[in-house]
Amino acid sequence: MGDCLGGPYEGETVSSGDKIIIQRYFDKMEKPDFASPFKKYTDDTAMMKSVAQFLTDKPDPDYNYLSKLFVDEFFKEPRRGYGQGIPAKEQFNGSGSYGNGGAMRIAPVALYYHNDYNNMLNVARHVTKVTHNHPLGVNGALLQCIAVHQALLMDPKNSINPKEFCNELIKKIKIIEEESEEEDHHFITAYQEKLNRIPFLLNSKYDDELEDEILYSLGNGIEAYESVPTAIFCFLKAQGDIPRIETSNILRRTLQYAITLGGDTDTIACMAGAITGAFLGEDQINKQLLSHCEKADDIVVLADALYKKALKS
Ligand code: R7I
Ligand code: MG
Ligand code: MG
Ligand code: MG
Repeated sequence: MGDCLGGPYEGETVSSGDKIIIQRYFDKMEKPDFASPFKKYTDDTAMMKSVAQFLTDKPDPDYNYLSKLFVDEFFKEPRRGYGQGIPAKEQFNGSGSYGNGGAMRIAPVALYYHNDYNNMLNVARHVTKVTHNHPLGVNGALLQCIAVHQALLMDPKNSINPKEFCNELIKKIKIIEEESEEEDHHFITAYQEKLNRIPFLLNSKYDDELEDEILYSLGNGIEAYESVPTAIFCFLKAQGDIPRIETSNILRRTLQYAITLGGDTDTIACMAGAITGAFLGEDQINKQLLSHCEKADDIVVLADALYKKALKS
């Protein structure tokens, strides 16, 4: 949903006038009989579908099979807004990509391996490295995976303590960042530092300056470290009311808020929505909004198949 609904705004700077337009855009789509062309999904969903398929089809993870699914999907529909797309290790003079392309598609791994944390991390790492080999690209995907996992295991009847949620994430990502030290010592605190800023931002009084502060200290870019912590922030922020976002539905609020931050809107909304969805569960999804997203029905079928396979194993 985040990908489809955020896609039209990707790469934009969002003004206060645009925010009103985005509020109306969501209001209209929630109306029962509102007809409009599907909001098309982009590479985020195309690749996430492949990850879900990879987990569903084979008894054990088969990364060659995953690569094949990515490649087939790409050649079927190359114009879904993909990044550069050359072999992972050769990108950027051999350092590998730190784009958010690993993080944007990782959610199914967290759902599938929710009972097996270490295996989840291991599979998430391999799934990411098929295309994103830079420690910041890998750790960003692992952070997104951990955030979805942590949200999934919480009871939505209890409200979230944002500080605790962040501290828990920091504890986990610290271990991962320290392990990547041998590979490159510059990157050992990148995500911890960003996460440390979140409780402070959540406690600040809301005004237009805060938004600049969010963009300055968390970012809204295509790089994993400029977008994964931002998605986590959106998830936490949307648990309570947000000025000028009028809705009682927390998932809608999350997506709408992520989109109004501008920049990599499809991807930040996609990742924030994945965390919120894992926390709240299926019945909190607004069916009206969902019905405007391209191939939503197919994706429900895919999700159900993944769920069945997870129960079996
Ligand atoms: O990460 P990736 O798949 O892109 C995902 C984004 C999402 O917003 C999607 O919605 C889609 O629009 O694209 O694609 P990559 O090409 O691996 O990385 C994205 C961009 O990050 C690159 O084009 C670079 O601008 C930047 N980047 C780097 N720049 C310099 N050095 C990533 N890694 C590096 C690097 O090592
Ligand atoms: Mg995209
Ligand atoms: Mg793009
Ligand atoms: Mg994007």
